[in-house]
Amino acid sequence: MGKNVTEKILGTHVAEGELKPGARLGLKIDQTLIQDATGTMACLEFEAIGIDRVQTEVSVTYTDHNLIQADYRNPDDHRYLQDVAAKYGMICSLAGNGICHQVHLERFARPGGTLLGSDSHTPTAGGIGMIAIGAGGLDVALAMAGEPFTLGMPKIVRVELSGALLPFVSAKDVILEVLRRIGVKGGVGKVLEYGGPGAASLSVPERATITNMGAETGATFSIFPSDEVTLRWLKVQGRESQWVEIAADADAAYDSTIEIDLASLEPLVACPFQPDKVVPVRELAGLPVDQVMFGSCTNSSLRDILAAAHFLKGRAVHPRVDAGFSPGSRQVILEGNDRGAIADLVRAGVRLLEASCGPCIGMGFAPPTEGVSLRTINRNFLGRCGHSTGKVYLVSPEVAAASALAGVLKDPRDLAAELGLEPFVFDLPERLVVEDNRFIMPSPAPGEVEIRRGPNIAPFPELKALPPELEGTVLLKVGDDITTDHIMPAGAKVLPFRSNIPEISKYVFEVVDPTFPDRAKAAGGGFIVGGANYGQGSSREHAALAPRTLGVKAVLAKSFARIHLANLVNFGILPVVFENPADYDALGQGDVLSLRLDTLAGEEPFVVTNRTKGTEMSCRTPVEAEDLEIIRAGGRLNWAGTKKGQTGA
Ligand code: MIC
Ligand code: SF4
Repeated sequence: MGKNVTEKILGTHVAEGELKPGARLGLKIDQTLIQDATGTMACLEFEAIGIDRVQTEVSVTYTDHNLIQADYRNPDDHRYLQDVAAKYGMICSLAGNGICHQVHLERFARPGGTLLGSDSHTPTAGGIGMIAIGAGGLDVALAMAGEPFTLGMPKIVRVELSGALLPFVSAKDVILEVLRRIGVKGGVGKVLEYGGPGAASLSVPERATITNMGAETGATFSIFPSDEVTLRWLKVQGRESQWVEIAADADAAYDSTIEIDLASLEPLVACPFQPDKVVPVRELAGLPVDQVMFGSCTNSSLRDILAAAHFLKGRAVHPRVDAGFSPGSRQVILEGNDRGAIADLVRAGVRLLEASCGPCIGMGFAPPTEGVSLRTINRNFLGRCGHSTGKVYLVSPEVAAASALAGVLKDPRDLAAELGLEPFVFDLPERLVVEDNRFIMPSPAPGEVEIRRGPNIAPFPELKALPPELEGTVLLKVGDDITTDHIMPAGAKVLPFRSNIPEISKYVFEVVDPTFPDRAKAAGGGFIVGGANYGQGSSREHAALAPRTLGVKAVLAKSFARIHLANLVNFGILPVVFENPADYDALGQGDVLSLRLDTLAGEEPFVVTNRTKGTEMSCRTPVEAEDLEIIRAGGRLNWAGTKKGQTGA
C-alpha cells in the first residue's frame, strides 16, 4: 500500500509509538516557533525545565502580537524574549519583521520537516509541505528541550482539488468552502491533506491561506504536497537547497475524501460570530460596511496586497469606510513598495498599519459600536477584535477591496464588470527581497547573557497537586463552540498581562460573565460546564492556566478542542465528557458536584455526583492514563519534577 504525504513525513519523525489509527504518537520536532503573546510563558516554562540550550534544528521567537507598547509592559516582554533567545539558542525576530506565520513561511519552513508553534495558526507552514502543528506554550517549551510531541494519530482526509479558480475568486474562498462544508468541529482529530490537479494552480502563499485557516475546522494540521510550485517559492526566497519532492503515492489510502472543483467556487463570506457561518457574498450584497481590514497571517502576502491594489489603484475608498492594512512582513512591504501597490492603497485612502497581527487580535482598529467590519482575517469570534458589539465578517482580499470602494458588501466580480477590470493574475518574480537583518542570532557567549525581567513578568504560578476527591460548585454553564477568546480574551486591554497570571486571571470569561473571577475565588474554585468543542480557537494556555489559578478543578463538556484539551492536562484541570448528553441539559449553574479523582483509570466510565439534585451522571475523561497522573500531580511541570525526583535524575 502506498503512502500519503502526511504518512511519509510522520514516518520519518516517529520518536515513540506507531502510525496506527487512534494510537498515541511521539513526534520528533525539527523546528519551533513562539510569539510574544504566548512566548513569555513558554520561555518561563523553558527556564523551569532547566535545559541550557534548545535542542531543535531551528527555534524562532517572533515579536508580532503585542506591538502597541502603551507602557513598559510589552517592551519588557520583548526584551525578555530577546534575552532568553540569545541565551538559550533561539533566533529572535524583532518587532517590525512581520507576523510569525508569514515570516516563517518566507525564511524557515521547509518541506518534509516538522514544526511545533505556540500559536494555533502554525499549520500555515503546511502550505510548503511541512507538518506544522499548533500547541500550548508548555508543549513547545518541551519540544525546544528535545522532548517528542505527543498526539493521537489523526484521521487523514484527502481534499481533492480539481479545476482552477475563476477570476476574483481566491484561496480564501477555498477554505471558506471547506468550513461551509465541515464546520468548526469538522476537522477535530483529522488532518486535511490537499492534492489533485487543482493544487498545482495554487502558489505557496495561496496554499498557506488554506492551511492557515484549516485551524478553524479544528484540524490538527493541513498540508499540501511539495512540488514544483514549492520549489519555485523556495527559489524566490533563495532557499532552493531545502527543497525535497513529497507527493502522495498513487495508491495511498485516506480515511475520507472531500472533492472541490475550484472552478465551481464563488466569493464567500463568514458571518459573525463563527468562521463556518459561510454564505455567498451575493446573498448579503449591499450590506453597509463601516470598516475594512486587509491583513493577518491568513491574507497578508504579496499576492494579497497586489490583489487588493488591483481594485484600489486610481480609485478612492468610500467615505463611510475606515480601511486599514497590516502587511505580513517586511518582505511584503518592500516588494509591495517596489511594485507601487503600497502607494496605490495609501492613495486610495487605506491606513497603513505596521507589519503585525494588529487588528486581527484587537490590538487597535476596533470596529465602531454595532459596526460592520470586513476583515481578511481567520476568526470572527465574539469580542475578538476589540468589543462584543462589533460584527466581523471574514472575506478574501478581493471582496474586501471591492467592498471598501463600494461602501457596501460587494461581489468583486460585479465591481470588476462595472469597472471593466481585467482579471488579477499573480506571478512570483525570479527573486524576492530578502532582508534578514532583523533576526538576532543566538549569543556566541550564552553564559554572559543576563536575562532582564520587567516588573510585569510574574514568576510561573505554583500549582498544588489535586486532592483525591474533587468537589465544588458549577461556577459557569456555557453552550457549544466556546472559544478561547471567550475564556481568556485578548485585545489591547488584556494582552499586556500575558506574562502575569495573577493579573490576567481577573479577565477570565470577561465577555461571557465578568463576575466569574470574583465568584470563582469566593467559592474556593469549582467546575465549568461546556457544550461541544469547548476551547476552540487559539493555543493560548492562559485559557487553562488562569482558570486553574482561580480554582477551576474540572471542565465537564460534550467535547473538547484539541489544543485546549492538552492545555487543561498541562495545568492540572480534569477534562470530563458526558456519557449521556442529556446530563448536560440537567446540570445547572450553582449545582454542587463531586467526583473521585484518585480512582479514575483512563477509558473507564466513572460517576459524577450532583449533590444539589441528588443525582448521578456517568462520565468519562477523554485523556490517557498518563495524563491523569499529570493532572493529579497538579500539572506537567510538577509531574516532570516528581519523576525526576523518583529516578534521581
Ligand atoms: C489568535 O489568533 O487567537 C492568536 C492570538 O494568535 C492565538 C495565540 C495567542 O492567544 O497568543 C492563537 O491563534 O493561538
Ligand atoms: Fe496573529 Fe491573527 Fe494570525 Fe493569530 S490569527 S497569529 S493574532 S494574525
